[in-house]
Amino acid sequence: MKETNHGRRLGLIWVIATVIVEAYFVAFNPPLGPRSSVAGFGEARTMELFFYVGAPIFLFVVVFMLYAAVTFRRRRGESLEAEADVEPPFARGNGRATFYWSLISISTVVFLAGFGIFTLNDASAAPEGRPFTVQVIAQQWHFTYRYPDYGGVESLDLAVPVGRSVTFDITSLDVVHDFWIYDLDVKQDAVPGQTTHAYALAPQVGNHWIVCDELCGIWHGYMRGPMYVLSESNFTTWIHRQQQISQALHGQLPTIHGVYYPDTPSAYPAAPQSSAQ
Ligand SMILES: [Cu+2]
Repeated sequence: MKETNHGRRLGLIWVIATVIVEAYFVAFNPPLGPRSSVAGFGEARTMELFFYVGAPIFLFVVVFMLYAAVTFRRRRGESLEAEADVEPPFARGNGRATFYWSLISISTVVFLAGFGIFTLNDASAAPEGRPFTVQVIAQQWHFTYRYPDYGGVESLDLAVPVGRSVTFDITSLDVVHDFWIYDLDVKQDAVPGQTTHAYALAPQVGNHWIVCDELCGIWHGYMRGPMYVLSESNFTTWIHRQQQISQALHGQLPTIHGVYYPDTPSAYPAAPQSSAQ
């Protein structure tokens, strides 16, 4: 009787399972990722790559396990003693198997780690282009935005002009929050007494959700708001409107600082002259 080549059979089942599963996900259920910003494209691509590289590995484990359970099960009428006599093949001592196993594992891990490092670098770097700064001030339980380029005008909604390289200077008035715009791949902690930075370039006009992603108290779940990506002219209209609205507030607002100490205003560091009104 010809001996069954389990390796070949297992390999074949694995390849077929991989093709079916990957084809299904490519066609009907591609992995999600933030695709509304330049940095987001990199992250979405990384998630896709990790998924398509990870799926065959996962399937190999599952197929191997099921194959072994089905093929090498104890058949009806087979005694335990008979089974005990069967010497299973050992992977140990099989130099070729060990070599290829190690080679494939190491190169997969090194490749994915390298790819991830470069993508992460891209995602956290300031995009090129005319810079535009927005200060994000988090507090329980909403975000406030200030525009240093427009006299420190304050708004409860975030609007930015389309296609501009936006730098977010982020701080908090009370506890640690997390400024998160999923669509744009922006995510950075808001820490009291510190300024942290995040960058985004929204290539298209549209609206996005901003949420706080750090459990920051009882209304944390409601700490969300809209972000508007506007055309340059709409943005100008919007910011002038904000300036009109907050006219009455002006004089009450502190000048722009990297950090604010709401309980002890006297503790403000000296304001840099250039950013004063
Ligand atoms: Cu929060």
